[in-house]
Amino acid sequence: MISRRKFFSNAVVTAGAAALGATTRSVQGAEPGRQPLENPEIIKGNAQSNQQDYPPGESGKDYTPVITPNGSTLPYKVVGGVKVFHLIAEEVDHEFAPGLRARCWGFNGQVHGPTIEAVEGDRVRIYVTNKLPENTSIHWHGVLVPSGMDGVGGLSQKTIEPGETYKYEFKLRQHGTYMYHSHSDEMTQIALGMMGMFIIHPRNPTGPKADRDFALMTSEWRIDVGTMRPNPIEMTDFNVFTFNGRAFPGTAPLVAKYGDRVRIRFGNLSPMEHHPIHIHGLHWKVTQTDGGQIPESAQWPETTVLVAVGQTRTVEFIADNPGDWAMHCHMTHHAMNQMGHKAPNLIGVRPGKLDKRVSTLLPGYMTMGESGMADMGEMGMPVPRNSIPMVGAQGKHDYIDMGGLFTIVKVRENLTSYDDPGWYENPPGTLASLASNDELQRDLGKIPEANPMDNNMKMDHGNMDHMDMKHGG
Ligand SMILES: [Cu+2]
Repeated sequence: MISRRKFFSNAVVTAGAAALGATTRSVQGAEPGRQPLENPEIIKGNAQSNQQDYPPGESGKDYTPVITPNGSTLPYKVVGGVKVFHLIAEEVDHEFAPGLRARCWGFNGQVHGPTIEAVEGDRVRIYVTNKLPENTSIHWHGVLVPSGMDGVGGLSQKTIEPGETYKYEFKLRQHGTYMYHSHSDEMTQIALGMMGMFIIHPRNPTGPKADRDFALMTSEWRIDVGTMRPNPIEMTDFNVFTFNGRAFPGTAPLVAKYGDRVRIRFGNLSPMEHHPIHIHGLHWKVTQTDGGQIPESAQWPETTVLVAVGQTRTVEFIADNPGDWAMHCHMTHHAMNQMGHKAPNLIGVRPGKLDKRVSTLLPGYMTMGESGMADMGEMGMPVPRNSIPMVGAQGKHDYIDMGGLFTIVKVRENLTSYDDPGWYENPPGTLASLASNDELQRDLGKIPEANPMDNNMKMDHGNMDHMDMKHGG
């Protein structure tokens, strides 16, 4: 007699065996997500079996490693065919840019956490040690895992108490650009920086190989001037915007050789805001989302890719235009630093004798912003302790009036290394320059009337005693 229960358990074994075959096919060939959902038994089998269809993927042989500018890749060791990683959730004293630090929460001494990198078909075991003062758990965002490995505190698992170490283990049955982040007290833990990228390389790549493969994670923070902790309660008014935890001028450039195929994997785990990331001088194609690879026929060209909260977008381009190219979020308030927020709008205001009068009450007072906001960073205004000026840094030609989600893609011919090559040398005739009177006369037939609006007003500041600050600070 075969009981009903026995009958079903036998059926499960048969389905499981068939499913293992299906896993192998999916890993070797077609895109995940383009086929009907696999039998759930695959996932169960995945959780219970130590069987390894492939040897652990090796850097240099099975993939070209991803570069995480201003960050790092999480090391692993192989134990019995399984890649073993260890994440330590802890408080981190983090520098956003020179002059601005805060006590954040991150992993392994970093904000954000190190990039996890593996290969489709790898079995990974990830230990998570909680050194925070509250419970946590880690979600593998976009990675197809058994339900109990999904990391949602309370729903998928018991949360990890301070001092405990939990073990996550699953087989990677997809490839693409994914993320990981805290999924307990999300509002606090994500606002304080608990996240990182999770890159899974294809086992059998079909497309062209990238020469440069970068991972950039965006986030945003509220750090009130002079304070040492990001405020996780903030809902709308963020004032520090970061690529890999750094605000320009703290962001490292992305360097490529002329002709390189460059891949950039953007991930956005900002608490609230989407970031349209724009590149100058180059066109890219969007090749992956957080759901995996986009078929080539469906990839479209762009110069601005919207990376919404919770999304990843991977872009690829050929670095076929030498130069220093700005790459930044196109929301202007996301490409600046702290000081501009809540300042009164003074554009067009003539302060007249106001500065002198107020300075008798407030020594050093100066009205700012009446001819635009660029002055604030450019004049090297003294700023309160632990804060960074509203805008950027000294560039090659002048002051760069940008901060926050801003970085530079440097494309060069004849590079011998991928170290920062310095500023771009513009070939003769390729640099915008002051027009000569001869040129104006020749081409426009006149020399344009050029009295800038409110020019005199700007000069008022020049008489103030405290205007001995240096350009660029
Ligand atoms: Cu933005």
